[in-house]
Amino acid sequence: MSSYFSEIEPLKYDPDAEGLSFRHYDPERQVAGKRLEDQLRFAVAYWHSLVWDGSDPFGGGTFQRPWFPHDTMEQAKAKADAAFEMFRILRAPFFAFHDHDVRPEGDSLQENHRRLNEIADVFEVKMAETGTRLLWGTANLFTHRRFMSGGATNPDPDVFAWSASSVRACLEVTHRLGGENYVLWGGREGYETLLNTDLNRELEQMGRFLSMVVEHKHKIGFEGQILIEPKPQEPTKHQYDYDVATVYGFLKRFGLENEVRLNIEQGHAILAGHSFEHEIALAQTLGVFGSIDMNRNDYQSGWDTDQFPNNVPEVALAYYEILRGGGFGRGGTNFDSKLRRQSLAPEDLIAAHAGAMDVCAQGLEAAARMIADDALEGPRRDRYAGWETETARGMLAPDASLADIADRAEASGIDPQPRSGRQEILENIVNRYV
Ligand code: XUL
Ligand code: CO
Repeated sequence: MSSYFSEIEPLKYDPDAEGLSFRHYDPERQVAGKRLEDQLRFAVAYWHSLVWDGSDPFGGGTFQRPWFPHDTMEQAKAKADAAFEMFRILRAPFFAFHDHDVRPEGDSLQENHRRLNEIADVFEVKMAETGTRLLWGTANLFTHRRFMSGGATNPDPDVFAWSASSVRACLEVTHRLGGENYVLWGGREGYETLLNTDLNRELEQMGRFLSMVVEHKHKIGFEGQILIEPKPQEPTKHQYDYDVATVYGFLKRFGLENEVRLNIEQGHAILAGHSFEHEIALAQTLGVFGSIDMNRNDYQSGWDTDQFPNNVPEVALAYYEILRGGGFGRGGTNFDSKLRRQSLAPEDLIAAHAGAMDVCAQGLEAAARMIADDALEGPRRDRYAGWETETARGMLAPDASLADIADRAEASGIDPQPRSGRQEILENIVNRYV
């Protein structure tokens, strides 16, 4: 049994504690009709917390976890011990993983799946003991060199088939572990140069692949959501799942908009030139919101820095859109966040999550108060109040015509006067809550 975190006690909600504690996150507190734990649905991401070794393009790993290198099943099991110890300390209700995070790479598909299932056996026991649940599982179709030109969009049909086998195995393990969702992030589904790329063919391959994933989900009776995670670039120069709008168009094209939802990541939204709340609000509007990957990007760097969230006003606006749309359902808040490479100590891993959970709790509570007070919805309703009249609504009715409306406008003699959008006033209101 690993004792990597042995010095650290399970965290308690204690705003005045000397050491590690939750200062704001009280899992039991009722917010907007639910326990805070059930509103936020936190998940620890296996990959960043337990697999990443602190390397960057200029230097190797700085972290020396006792279960590194992760190339034997023994190490994989030691890692699972540390993982569940960490979940217990953090009181994390959920976790998330890729196949590649939890088992070493074998020398065949069969060996990979055998190892994955052996670790899933370990997880099954630990999940039953601790009550930790699986927010989502996913297949890593981007690290190994065979995926350098994509998984589903690869020019080599054998890689397409390899990807199908990996996704089937991961989807079935996710189902076995009672996962709430299954995620597909298009790791290398994109292109480096158009000079060697057949765009239409690759999109068709991706559409067929996703349709078959959905068919398989129904075939095995998996009731979780299938989620696509948009990202605009990195690793490939252009990723096909660029942002929420792009993915929605893709789902419509393949008739999957009622089958597949979205896992929206803060850092990816920023890379796409959007705010996190924009991406969430758009997904809610289009009926495809699923879950979130919570992190923060450096606004200057231009790549995906995956930092732990620490900005309450930003987080509050994201949760505002989530609560406004009715909350998470099967989704949750997955910390797709990693330490900086100088943060070596076990304590850093716990403190990073604890601080992030506090920030999210503050943000969600602020969002819930804004909703309860009608602080923004009241002004928003007023802004559109003109549309409540019968004449106004009639302009949008199926039997309205451009000519009728135009004739009426010309006959009325009305010269519409602009009204203030009151942006600064609304921003001042938000600042009272955060
Ligand atoms: C990559 C990313 C992934 C996905 C899962 O930027 O966010 O970790 O969340 O494959
Ligand atoms: Co992510």
